[in-house]
Amino acid sequence: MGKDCIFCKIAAGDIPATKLHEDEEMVAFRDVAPKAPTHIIIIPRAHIPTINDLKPEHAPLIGRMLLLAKQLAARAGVAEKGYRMVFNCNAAAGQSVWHIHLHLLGGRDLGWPPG
Ligand code: DGP
Repeated sequence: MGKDCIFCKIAAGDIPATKLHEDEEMVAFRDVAPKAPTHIIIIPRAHIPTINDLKPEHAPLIGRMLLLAKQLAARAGVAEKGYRMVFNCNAAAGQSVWHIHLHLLGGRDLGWPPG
């Protein structure tokens, strides 16, 4: 567990979150400050600070995170209209929690390019 990592604490159940999925490898929960009607965060239980820290052995994990996001998009009812998956990497991209996380956003028209 990352020392003082808020997402490790959510995964462990030490701080509350509205969880939508939990398994031995990943947890999905609602973003506390949603940027769209559907805004779900998917995290691995493993503490990996940024996408820059990914190693080849993480490829199956990242694949399963994307597949979980796809399932959650369908469950949220945004799959047909459209949704976005985002990994922010480091401060210039807007990363503010140093534990990799996949944003799933939908339920409104999303501008492109992002700000
Ligand atoms: P990023 O800016 O890409 O690092 O995204 C971090 C997201 O995590 C941001 O949209 C807000 C969300 N977040 C931060 N702290 C908490 C928390 O304690 N609970 C929940 N549910 N979401 C959080």
